[in-house]
Amino acid sequence: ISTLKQIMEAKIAESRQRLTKLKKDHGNVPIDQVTIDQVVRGMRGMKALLTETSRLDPFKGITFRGLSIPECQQRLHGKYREPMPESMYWLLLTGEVPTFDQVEELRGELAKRSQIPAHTLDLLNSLPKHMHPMTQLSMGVLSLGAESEFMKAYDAGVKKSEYWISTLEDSLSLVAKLPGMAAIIYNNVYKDGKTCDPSIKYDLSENFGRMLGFSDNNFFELMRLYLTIHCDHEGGNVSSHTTHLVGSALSDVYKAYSAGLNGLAGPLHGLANQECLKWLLELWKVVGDNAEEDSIAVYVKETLKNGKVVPGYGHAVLRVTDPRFLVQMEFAKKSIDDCPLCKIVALCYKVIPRVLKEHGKAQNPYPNVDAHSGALLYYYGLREFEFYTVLFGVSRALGCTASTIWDRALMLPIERPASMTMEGLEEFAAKE
Ligand code: FCX
Repeated sequence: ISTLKQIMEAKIAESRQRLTKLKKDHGNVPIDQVTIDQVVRGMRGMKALLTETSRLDPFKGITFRGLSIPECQQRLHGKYREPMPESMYWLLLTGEVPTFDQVEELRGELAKRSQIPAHTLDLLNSLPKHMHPMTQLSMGVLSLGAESEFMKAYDAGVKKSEYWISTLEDSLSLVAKLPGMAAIIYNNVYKDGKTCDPSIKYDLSENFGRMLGFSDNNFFELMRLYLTIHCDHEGGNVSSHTTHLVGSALSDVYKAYSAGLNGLAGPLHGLANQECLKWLLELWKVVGDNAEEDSIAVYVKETLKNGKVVPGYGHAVLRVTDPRFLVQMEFAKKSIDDCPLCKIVALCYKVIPRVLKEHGKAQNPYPNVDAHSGALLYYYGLREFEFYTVLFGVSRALGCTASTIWDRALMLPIERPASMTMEGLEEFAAKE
């Protein structure tokens, strides 16, 4: 990884200068005004974090280091149809689109680091099948911390300005081991417990697909797309923010990301993809293969009447259809001939925004990433929907670890915002 490190070193030096200048010359420039509403509504829209890897615009969606999803599709695919997670990781780490050789270097490095330590294997193999796969993944990630290079460097008294180097080491090892760990969990819980080894011949996505027991090239392409589009969504979402917060206490990246995974496991965040497929399958049972818009509308209204959210719809930041939803819909159109569930997803897209608008509560009535991913996985035969958030977790590690490395590179301090009591807020209200 010498080239990667060299490029990062130069970028980090430049970014440190920019940040020093910002702090020194413009540190007291206001960028936001905090309202009582924001404090009691989950800090919605409050600008309070520095995250370099991606940016989320409510109306345009996500850009990764300035590149939109269609641009990533054009520039990060290597010899494949869909963008490679390895190329995406390089982009997130350096801010540059990698060359073919650079992607190969990173691919080889990840393959070299993919072996899972014996104690983590023993741990995963000892867990009960009824334990949710996300709990298993989070425990597995935490256990990898026994080998943390960052903790060794910290204990040896390495300078703060060099923390990012051992954090990069840990991050590469974590990203390399995650697909194998996820596959072990999958095979233990749903299959015969046997997982093949990854091969240096394949890229991360094909190795992952093969370890899960698949051999279809289109499924590997879906993995490439899935693992790149779920990798990052600016810094304020629960998994990224949690990883950042825990990492800011200088916990190693394994502890920080294990915590992030626990947030991803919540039904309002990453678990929504599992919830969404469950909901879609129930809908399919009721409306059948030749569903009509009206029968879908009736079903959606019933969900809302029961006080439930429609999974896969709405977003805390986005105010348009999630481009990650659109790109999956496009994948279904170009790669899949006949998928009844994808047709229902497309029909839902026509009906649900209208129903949610009439319902009048959701700020954003349009679909998010989770509204489509389950249908594609289901089509290819990955039907154990409790496992879906694990795929999300394998992907989100790219963004969360890249951001943690940059937090250390920019020597950001421990995060410590202030909280208010209701009395304190009332005092502010009384001054109005
Ligand atoms: N169905 C029904 N009601 C919805 C809704 C939906 N899909 N989305 C929002 N609402 C409701 C909220 O529950 C809230 O009701 P309340 O006032 O009674 O509490 C009201 O509309 C206002 O919420 P809003 O400001 O639009 O949304 P939030 O920022 O609070 O929450 C999420 C955003 C994503 C949590 C919300 O839209 C939701 O629950 N969606 C369904 C679950 C989902 O798809 N999550 C995945 C999100 C994502 F992509 C990810 O982060 O992984």
